[in-house]
Amino acid sequence: MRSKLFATLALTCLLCGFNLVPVAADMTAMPGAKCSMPGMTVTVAKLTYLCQSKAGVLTWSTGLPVSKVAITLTDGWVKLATTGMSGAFGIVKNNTKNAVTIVGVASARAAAVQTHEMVMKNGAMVMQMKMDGFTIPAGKTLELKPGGNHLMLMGITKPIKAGDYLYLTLTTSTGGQATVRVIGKVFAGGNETYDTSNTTAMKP
Ligand SMILES: [Cu+2]
Repeated sequence: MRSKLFATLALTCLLCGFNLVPVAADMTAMPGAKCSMPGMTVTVAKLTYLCQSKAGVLTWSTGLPVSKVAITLTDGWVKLATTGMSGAFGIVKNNTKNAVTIVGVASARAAAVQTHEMVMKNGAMVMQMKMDGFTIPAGKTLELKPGGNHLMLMGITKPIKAGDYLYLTLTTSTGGQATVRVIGKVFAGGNETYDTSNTTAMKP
């Protein structure tokens, strides 16, 4: 009887763990504490914490006080995917009078969203996380496109279908936040190889 109960609890916990443990563990975002996925962004009590890789160790940043920032995304879209990773693209505009740097992105549809760039490695173009984020001068735009800078959704929580709207919350280095929308779109390209050597081990 007892072992049966234990088995039931264990099964329940396994199911919980599969969905919740990584997030639950990461919800204890404390400056300097270890985190599991670079690019993960958590906002607690109006402070945003970023999971950053420093010297190969993943730790939570200090809390950035949340404010609103005038950043917009036009023609935003995301590549269809059922699991794993997907790329999001569009034209990001900095509508403020100062340069902004997008250092974190969050979405309910992915465990983490990373800022990615394309680099040449061993004679081939591969994508990797851009650790210092995307800097956009005052009033300027940044084009996110397949084969170039893009946002990478890691650990998709639900299949992305054509016409689905996904919301991405962009966080700047000073805590400014803007939520933008992308739409699921069929796209055959954008299957870049992901080089994780500048981050630590992670699972998409
Ligand atoms: Cu990527």
